[in-house]
Amino acid sequence: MTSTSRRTLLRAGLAAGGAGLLGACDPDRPAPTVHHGSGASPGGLAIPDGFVSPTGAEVRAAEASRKPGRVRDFRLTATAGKVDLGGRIVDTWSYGGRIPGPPMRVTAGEVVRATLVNRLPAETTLHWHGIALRNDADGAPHLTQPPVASGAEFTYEFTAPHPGTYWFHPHSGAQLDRGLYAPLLVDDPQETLEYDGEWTVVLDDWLDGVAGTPDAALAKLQSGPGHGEQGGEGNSDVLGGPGGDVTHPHYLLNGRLPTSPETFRARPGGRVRLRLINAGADTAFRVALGGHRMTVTHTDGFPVKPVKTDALLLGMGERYDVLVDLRDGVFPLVALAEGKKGAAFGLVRTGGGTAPKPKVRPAALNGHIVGYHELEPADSVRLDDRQPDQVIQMELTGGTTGYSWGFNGRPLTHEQLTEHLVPIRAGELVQLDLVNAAHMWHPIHLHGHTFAVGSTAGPRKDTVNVLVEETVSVLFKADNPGLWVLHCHNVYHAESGMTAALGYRK
Ligand SMILES: [Cu+2]
Repeated sequence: MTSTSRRTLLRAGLAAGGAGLLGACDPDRPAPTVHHGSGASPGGLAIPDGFVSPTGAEVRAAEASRKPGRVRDFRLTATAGKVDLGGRIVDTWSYGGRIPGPPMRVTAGEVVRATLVNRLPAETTLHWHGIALRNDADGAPHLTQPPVASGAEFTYEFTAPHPGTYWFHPHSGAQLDRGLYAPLLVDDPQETLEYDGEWTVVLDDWLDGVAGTPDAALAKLQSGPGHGEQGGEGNSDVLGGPGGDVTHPHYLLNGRLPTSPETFRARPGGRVRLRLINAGADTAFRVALGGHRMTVTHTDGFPVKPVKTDALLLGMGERYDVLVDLRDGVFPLVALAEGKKGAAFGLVRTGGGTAPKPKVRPAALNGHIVGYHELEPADSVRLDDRQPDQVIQMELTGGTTGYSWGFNGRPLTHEQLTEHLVPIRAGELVQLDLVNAAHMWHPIHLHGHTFAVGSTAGPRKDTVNVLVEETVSVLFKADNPGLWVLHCHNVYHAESGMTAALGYRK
């Protein structure tokens, strides 16, 4: 059997009927289990009448319009085991025993064909954060696919249409707060930026195997009195309130502790591109490179008109690309955990000298932090200026009685999303008004689309920080049919109800 026909079976989620056929190519593994729903497709998911199905003709047509190019094959094994964080070995879950997992790199227009092998003691999925992909490859359990059972595998196949810095992670439970994350870099065949080298910098907050597990942390929050009396460490002026809800004993840069930092090397005078990714679960990072200013070139993968800044704020899920002209010496790359205690740390070395200590806090951290309002999209990715066809208000609510969060006062699990789809229509310009009624900031992420922040002239992003008592409007063109999750990228908020889904009407 070809992999294509096996994939079709996996997509269809034929639990019983597929088992024999799957067995023929993979004798050790059971078929994926269908956990939910009795509807026709996909895999028994119950898609309400009147909405586009994740495997529907509209989704296939949108994918065909991306003109799928060369297929690039990847295989990723999610596994439980020991990982070295740089002098400290932890029991955790990772992709292939590495943190971050093995990066994937393709060119825009190519097709990612990635087989996820689930050797975890739990069901899982893969979500491709920021990619405008075909809906049935989006990895939202119970919405776009059944979860991938322990011992099973699932092949994701999608065209990556836009160049940029993306990443992937599970969309199941609090798994993101383990070691399950890695970069997905999409090269631009017409890259116009010029630089001598590039470094990918992945930031993370860490507790797994050091202070219990993310599941235990989530259970503790949910059995507690509510937000504000949890594990939060302090307030952030930048965020307008508490930094987070959970105490993470460590912060990692490219999977390493500050005491054993990643060291990036280059020649003095060279220009490097940094691709910064916040893979944390509950931590915003304030990032600066000692002795340098940075020139912002991309927000969440999409180009902006270059702007200089001293520091950047990255909420969970956000990415920035910056250019830096390197001086001679050895410099600290510090990612301060906003409103918390500690920082992720790395070194940039272009010459001799003693390396700065992990506790160093470069002055640039207290310099200018570029705001969304200062960023303009490159002309090539600017939305057409017109009135929205539909304005949808999404109030960010919760955190007052018990540890429960939601949109418009309604906490939802992934299993409940299909019952509460927010309808939109293909071709519309949709405005989402994200109204933060909570005493806590939230990084809100929309799947499958890259919106403009503030107005059609705003920078293109897929994740936006909505600070305390702030309202942020985002606008996007509804050009990718299917069912798409909208959620807080604080994994503890998302798993405590702050999850919703938009559905394209037929
Ligand atoms: Cu949140």
